[in-house]
Amino acid sequence: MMAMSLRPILLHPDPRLKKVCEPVAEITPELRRLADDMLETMYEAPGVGLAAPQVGVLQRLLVMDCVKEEGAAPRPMVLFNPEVTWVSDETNVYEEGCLSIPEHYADVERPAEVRVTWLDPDGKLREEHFDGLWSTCVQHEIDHLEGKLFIDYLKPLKRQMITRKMQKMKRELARP
Ligand code: K2U
Ligand code: ZN
Repeated sequence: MMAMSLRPILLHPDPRLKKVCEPVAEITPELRRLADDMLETMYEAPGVGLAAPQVGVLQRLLVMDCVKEEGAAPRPMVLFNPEVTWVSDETNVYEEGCLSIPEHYADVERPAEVRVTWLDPDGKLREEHFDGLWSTCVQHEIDHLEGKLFIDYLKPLKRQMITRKMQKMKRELARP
């Protein structure tokens, strides 16, 4: 099989990161290749999740692998058209980051556990109950499909400070 390719990750602010993504109409070989490229890009970052809009594809697709234990078998997951069907009353707070907002972290409170349905790469309907980092990650990634970033949960002043710093960083990256 041809080598996979790393995809460039869009940096906030970028209008494509604020769009609501389209449902995947058909799981094509191209979309399966994109999912593989997204997994390779995620591992390389490194990260534990990545959503298609972060690589400029405004479709409802995310990948994740939240296995953190050294030496444990990785568990790459590919979710097409994911939907949250239940959330716990309990919440927990996690210091989140984002590959599209590098070097910025902030506490975000989310439901501690969620139940999610999705289509897998074979087009099979799946359902799973997530807790811990998996729960935080899948919610963070599904937010990306809604054009929502973790900084949208912060107070306006803090969000504006992060956006201004990212604009400065992008200007410096763009300079010849
Ligand atoms: O969507 C992304 O930008 C990938 C994030 C997903 C994520 C953020 C916060 C909490 C869980 C998942 C990257 O994985 S950020 C890097 C990272 C690495 C280990 C643990 C948490 C975050
Ligand atoms: Zn993110």
